[in-house]
Amino acid sequence: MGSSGVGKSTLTNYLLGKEVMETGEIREDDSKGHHTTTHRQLFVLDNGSRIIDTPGMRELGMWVVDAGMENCFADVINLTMRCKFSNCTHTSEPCCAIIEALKNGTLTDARWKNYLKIQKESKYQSEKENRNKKRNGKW
Ligand SMILES: Nc1nc2c(ncn2[C@@H]2O[C@H](COP(=O)(O)OP(=O)(O)OP(=O)(O)O)[C@@H](O)[C@H]2O)c(=O)[nH]1
Ligand SMILES: [Mg+2]
Ligand SMILES: [Zn+2]
Repeated sequence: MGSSGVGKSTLTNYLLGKEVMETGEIREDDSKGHHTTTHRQLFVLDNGSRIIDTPGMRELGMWVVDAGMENCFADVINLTMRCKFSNCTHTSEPCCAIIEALKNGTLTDARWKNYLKIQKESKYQSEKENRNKKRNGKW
């Protein structure tokens, strides 16, 4: 696994001793790949090792982060679901479960700030992925 253009398919071909996977040029401006590989493929080497070549993992990366958010911040996510308004911004609304939890100490300020920071990064990444997909004509 690795970002597009790092050479996963090149390495796969090398280990197999033949050109099985197509490899692609990288962009001049930022050295990133073009998502040459679009499917996963399993190979068995002569020595019995198994190797799976995968597409560049931008999308998988964010999937992992989103799943991780649900695991690591289950308490925070549960609180946000108890707010009166489903689009609560947790800043000034009445009956906001987050504001209440911050007040009574159930949720620490540090944990809340940490959640907001990672959520912001997650949003930024998925918006970037969506823009890339549109630009690459994958939508
Ligand atoms: N100089 C050099 N070029 C490499 C090396 N590994 C890969 N390349 C080149 O980098 C480019 C991208 O390699 P790929 O193997 O297609 O990259 P990938 O990780 O499979 O990319 P995706 O399939 O898009 O996820 C190709 O032009 C390769 O020839 C290396 O070790 N040295
Ligand atoms: Mg590849
Ligand atoms: Zn709220």
